Amino acid sequence: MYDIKKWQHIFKLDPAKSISDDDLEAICMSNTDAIIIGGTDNVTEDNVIHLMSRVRRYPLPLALEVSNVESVMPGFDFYFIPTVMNSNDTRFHNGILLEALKQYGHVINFEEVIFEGYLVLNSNSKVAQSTNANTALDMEDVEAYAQMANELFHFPVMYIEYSGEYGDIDKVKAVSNMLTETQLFYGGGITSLGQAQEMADIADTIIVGNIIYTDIKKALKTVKIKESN
Ligand code: 1GP
Repeated sequence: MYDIKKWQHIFKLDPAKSISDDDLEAICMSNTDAIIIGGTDNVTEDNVIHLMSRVRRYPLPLALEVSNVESVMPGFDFYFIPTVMNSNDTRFHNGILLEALKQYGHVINFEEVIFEGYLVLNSNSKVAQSTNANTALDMEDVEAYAQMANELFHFPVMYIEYSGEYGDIDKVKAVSNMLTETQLFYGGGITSLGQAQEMADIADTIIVGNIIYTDIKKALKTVKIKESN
């Protein structure tokens, strides 16, 4: 079985976006540790199954980050289930989970399920808007959320999500300093090896998304953090 604690770099593919076979091959053969399929808008059973079957040609771990109950399906190595810690809407804490467990609780293999405590920090991102996240958080707030994730909820993963924007390094450091058990994922706005390295020096695992679709060469360069660590 794969050990997610060892993952330093993940590419996140959005099932609602198109990617050529060549680019997909380059991503999957890049020496990244894993692929996550996930997105915010227009994630459907059809586009998830299509992308899953294309990525499955390559020998690397594949996870689905669940954004709605309708597009969940068997066939992934892991299921990352977000709970948005700073959402003002209880649906994004546990409401969707309640519905999912009522429907599928009896068939879920919980060994494949990784619960992620999300902290959404870019107010302009789709994920912040659709989850009604309170992104106006100061240093004390993010530290307290990190403590909550690590000491109280005992989340396996805390995910600092700046989707579309490069994050505030001091806040990422502050969270990292509080986490002793919980693995820190950082994602958002990484477009160069330098940024990838800066965040990889602080977070356990970095997630690279959008640049795959806008500049594949730059995206591929971010994997080089693995050579220097
Ligand atoms: C998005 O955290 C990931 O969920 C990656 O962010 O798309 O900005 O790289 P970007």
